[in-house]
Amino acid sequence: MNTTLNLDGLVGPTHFYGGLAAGNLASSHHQGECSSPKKAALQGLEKMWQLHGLGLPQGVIPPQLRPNLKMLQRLGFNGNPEKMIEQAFKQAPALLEACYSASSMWAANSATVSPSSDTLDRRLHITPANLTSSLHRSLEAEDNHQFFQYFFNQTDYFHCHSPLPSQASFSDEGAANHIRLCDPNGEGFVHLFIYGHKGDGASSTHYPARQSRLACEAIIRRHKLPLDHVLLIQQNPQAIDNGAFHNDVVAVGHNNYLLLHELAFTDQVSVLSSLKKKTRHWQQPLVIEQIKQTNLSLNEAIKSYLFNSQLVSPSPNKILLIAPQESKKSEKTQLIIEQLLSAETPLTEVKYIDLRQSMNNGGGPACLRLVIPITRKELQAVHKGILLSDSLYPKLQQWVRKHYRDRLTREDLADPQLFREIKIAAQELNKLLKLAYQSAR
Ligand code: SUG
Repeated sequence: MNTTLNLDGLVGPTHFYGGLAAGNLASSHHQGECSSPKKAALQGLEKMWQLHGLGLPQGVIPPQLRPNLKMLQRLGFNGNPEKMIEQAFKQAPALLEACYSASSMWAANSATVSPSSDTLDRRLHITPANLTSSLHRSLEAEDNHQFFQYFFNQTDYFHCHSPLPSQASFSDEGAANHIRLCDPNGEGFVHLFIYGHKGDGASSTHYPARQSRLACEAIIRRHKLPLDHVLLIQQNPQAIDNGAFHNDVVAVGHNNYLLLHELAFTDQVSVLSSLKKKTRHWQQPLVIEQIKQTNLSLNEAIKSYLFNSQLVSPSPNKILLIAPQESKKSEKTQLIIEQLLSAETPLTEVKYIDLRQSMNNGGGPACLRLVIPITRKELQAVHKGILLSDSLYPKLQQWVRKHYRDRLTREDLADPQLFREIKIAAQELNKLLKLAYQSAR
């Protein structure tokens, strides 16, 4: 494996606080507040720029066009777009909010990826997530599928699957519930697939469990992953009920480093013992940093979002933790970061980043990006227009400053001018990113 490409979702011009995500405490807490789409997009771009500055390949997934008019139509609204928006705002504002959501920014939920080095047919496999757990997120699947087909269009190298069936038994929220660990020396790899429910309709949690075991099993089959390199793990229901709506809120892994909360998984002791067995031949041993509940409660972990940090390797065998500013505010989290950095492990540095706008909807550094381990040759075969460069970054900043509003409330969604602004912005962005495909809507 030669490198890791991170694709970040560019925050769209309709970023707002709808309180749309059950079990996501930040989303419920900030419901109805005034957002700043402009700040949100600039904060997200700044993160991408920092990664680009570290010499890491970085790409931009464009925001999806909103509102999703096709869905408004399916829901019985008719006439021209302005008319549909007006009707929906009056008759069913919650539906309009779902159709206006900018939630595609959280690219970790867009798909699950298996690199070519790990699959039996030696192709990189990608399954766009169906995101069936909520209406606003389910709208992303079709466009994501189209985007990934376009981005990975060379079938010699890539196999882009369709999303799994849109049905609760197969509910899939993408890479937020998947961790790939590997020996940086190439001596092995293991995929952790983490599910919240079995897909049989039974539920052991108060808040929704979003990822199904059946979905994980189907992805493992489709991606042709050798079974002895896979672990299927159940999320701890206690974690879900404390607000860990995705596993990446309580665990993160990169290369031979796994950082997780003590209460992340069901039966964690035996999971970690199986993991150790699977990785014991690695030249660079797996490092497991397990944070105890007594040192950082689930509640505090979810507030400070430590486990939603991004782990990257700007140089071989070194790992940098990209943590949200919120992690700085918690004394306990600070202490843990200091301890992690002083231990003899590949983790050597921390960088804090301001993602407040996205964080208020429950999206930290790791939520905003999709990790794609990729070879140099494969990287040559993707659509390069979306890859960040010294010249593209200022253009994107300028584009955001020109088209995005400083403030947005849920009431503003009724404004027909918003819809017109977005359409013009999207056309310009397609040119900047050299995207030649027609959106599904
Ligand atoms: O699905 N929030 C998203 C946050 C996703 C974070 N992603 C990862 N953990 N990988 C969600 O809960 C809130 C939208 C609103 O309330 O307006 C929302 O959808």
